[in-house]
Amino acid sequence: MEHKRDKLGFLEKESGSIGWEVAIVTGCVVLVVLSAALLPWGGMGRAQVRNIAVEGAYSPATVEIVLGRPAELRFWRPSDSACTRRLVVEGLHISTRLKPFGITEVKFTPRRTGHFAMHCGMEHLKGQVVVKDPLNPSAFWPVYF
Ligand SMILES: [Cu+2]
Repeated sequence: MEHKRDKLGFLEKESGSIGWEVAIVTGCVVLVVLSAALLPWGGMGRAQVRNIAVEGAYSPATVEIVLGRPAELRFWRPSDSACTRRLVVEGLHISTRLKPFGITEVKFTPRRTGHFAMHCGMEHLKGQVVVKDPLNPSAFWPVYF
C-alpha cells in the first residue's frame, strides 16, 4: 500500500482513520479520569485520621471526613470524669466508651454524607462529624442534628 505525501513530504493519513497516537492519549485520559472518580469509593489509600481531645469539650468540635474511605477518629481523654466516658455519634452507629488517660481509636467507613451529631452520654459535650462526597459536594442527606 502506497502512502501519499503532501507538498512538504509528510505522510498523509488516510481520511476517516484515527491515528494510534490519538487512541493512546484518549485511553490515558479516560484511565486518569476513571481512577480519580473511583478513588473515594475504593477504600484505597490510608485511613483518614482525625485527633480529638476530650476535656470539657471536643476539640476540635467538628471533624470533616470523606465518604467511603476508612476513617479513624482518635479520642484523647486525659481524665476519668464520668461526663466524657461515653461517646455517641448519631447516624453512624457509633456508641462506645472512651478509655481514661489514653487514646481510643474509633474506626469506621462512612457510607452516607451528612452532618452527624457527636455527644457524650449526657449530651453536655457536643460536636459533629461531617461526611462529604467530593464528587457531589451538595449531597447532604440525611441531615442529623
Ligand atoms: Cu457528659
